[in-house]
Amino acid sequence: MTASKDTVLFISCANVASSQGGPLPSSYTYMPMGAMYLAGALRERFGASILDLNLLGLWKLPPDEARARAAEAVRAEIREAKPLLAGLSCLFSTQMEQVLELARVIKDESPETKVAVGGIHPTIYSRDVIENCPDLDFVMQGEGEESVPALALALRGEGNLAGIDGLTRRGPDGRAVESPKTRYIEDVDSIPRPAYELIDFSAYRPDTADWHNPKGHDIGTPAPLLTSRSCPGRCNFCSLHRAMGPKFRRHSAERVLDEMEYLYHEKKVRYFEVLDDNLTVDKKRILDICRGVRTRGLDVQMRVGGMAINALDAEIIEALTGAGLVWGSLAIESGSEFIRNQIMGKNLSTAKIREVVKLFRKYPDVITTALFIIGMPEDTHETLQMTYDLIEELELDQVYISHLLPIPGTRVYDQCLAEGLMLNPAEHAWNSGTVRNFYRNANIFVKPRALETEELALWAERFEALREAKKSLKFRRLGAGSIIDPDQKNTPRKNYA
Ligand code: B12
Ligand code: SF4
Repeated sequence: MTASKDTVLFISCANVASSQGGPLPSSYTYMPMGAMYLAGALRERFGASILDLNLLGLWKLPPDEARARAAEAVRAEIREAKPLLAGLSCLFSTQMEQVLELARVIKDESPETKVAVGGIHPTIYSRDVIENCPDLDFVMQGEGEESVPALALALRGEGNLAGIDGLTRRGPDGRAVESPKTRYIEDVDSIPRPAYELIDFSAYRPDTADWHNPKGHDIGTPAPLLTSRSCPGRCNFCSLHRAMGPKFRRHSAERVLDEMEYLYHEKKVRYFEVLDDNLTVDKKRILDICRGVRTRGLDVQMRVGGMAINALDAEIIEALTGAGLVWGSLAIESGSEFIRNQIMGKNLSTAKIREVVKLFRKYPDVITTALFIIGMPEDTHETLQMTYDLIEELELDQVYISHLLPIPGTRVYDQCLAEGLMLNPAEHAWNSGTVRNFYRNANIFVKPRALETEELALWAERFEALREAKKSLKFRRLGAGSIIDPDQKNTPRKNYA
């Protein structure tokens, strides 16, 4: 049987144990937005389907079994579809090992199928991937809504590989032939709506019994929502602009509201997970979105991960809560202005943090959480004490405290390697499972210049005790269900157009 000239299969890789560490914990399964956008961009000209390995519950299995299950699912799908192109989505660096294994499985099952990989990690290591992984034919750098259709057309004989922006392939000598990524879609409203129609919403329905649910809705299946791309910031520990481009690009309020309305009426969505890195950068736009949610009668609740504290004021917070914000995360990162601003590059004053946290306290229906990083190379006893004191002072519902894990493609990653601060540099090779378990907060990856790792470990214990002690009553009542859902009974689905 030959590969079908008209089908593209997207495979969303899952979080499983990497060779360097234990299994990642699973939050409930998010829908695979990357694959959904790409399938949406292809839907006019190709049959697209999505296999989301996250629905297999692999994180619960021993590593070997998880690998075997993933391979089996992919093999079965490839055998049936024999797609022209199989596109592997690598959202986290941890998934790179799985990408390599699955590419091998695909080629073994259907040598004619071309295999591409996309996502932030392969984008950063595009040349290494192509020169070292014979089962992968292409790396597509950055966002793929223009380049994936161009690649599929070229493979069908209707275009040329040479002109595709951001495509890395293998030359006859085995070396990478690369077109650098130069174009990011300026008018993001021109990007077709994600292929929600390929998703079985019931497969993503978590147990929401103990979710924060002030409106008392039947939460059903939460839907992800992406209203903008990239972020104007350049924090030294963040890599996202390497995949989503240097410029903050936003959907119009109209487009966002249309998508919400579609999901509200067609898919009965009542809870949105806003995935933006920085939802609130543009004040007029966010106020328009919030107003539109009310005027269009969308009675929803929202959890928002990325909000620029500097952009938040009383008016925006009131609008957001009026539009259904029930959970917001603030990226504070450090109690020391020196670390936060001069080192991390956040340009955020402690006074502004205090002001914004105080504003959120006026809305008892909102769970307000904050993110902190400890163990920056420049952290000292004094700066860590400042972080500790700020957490102690702020009336937040919950704080998340992570050890610094330098992510490839960031300034702090290069710095840690150059200064020899990585505790286990081998773990940070391009083909290893670099990003590990943040949530469990169990690993120290970097030795701060002025501290011994044992000293940092003692700080971690103090922070863990503080984190526990500072959970608000409101948060305590929720249990763990809003974060981890160990008994989730999802089954793999294939979603054909
Ligand atoms: C939502 C999100 C989450 C969600 C989970 C999402 C999910 N589906 O599972 C939650 C909140 C759980 C989460 C957790 C974490 N996250 Co997160 N998260 C994101 C975020 C904000 C959005 C991802 C997204 O959906 N983007 C929208 C889609 C449309 O973009 P995309 O997936 O990149 O797809 C596009 C391209 O990459 C490309 N593409 C993708 N796949 C393919 C495939 C092919 C074949 C092709 C050609 C192209 C292609 O085209 C797509 C369309 O344009 C990103 C930042 C970002 N902006 O990407 C961080 C990000 C992915 N997270 C990151 C990190 C570090 C984490 C944590 C480790 C953080 C922590 N402290 O706990 C945890 C790990 C969780 C775990 N269990 O492993 C890093 C990953 C870095 C890395 N190298 O691994 C990112 C990039 C943020 C950053 N600051 O650098 N995260
Ligand atoms: S503000 Fe957030 S998304 Fe923007 S660069 Fe900093 S960490 Fe990344």
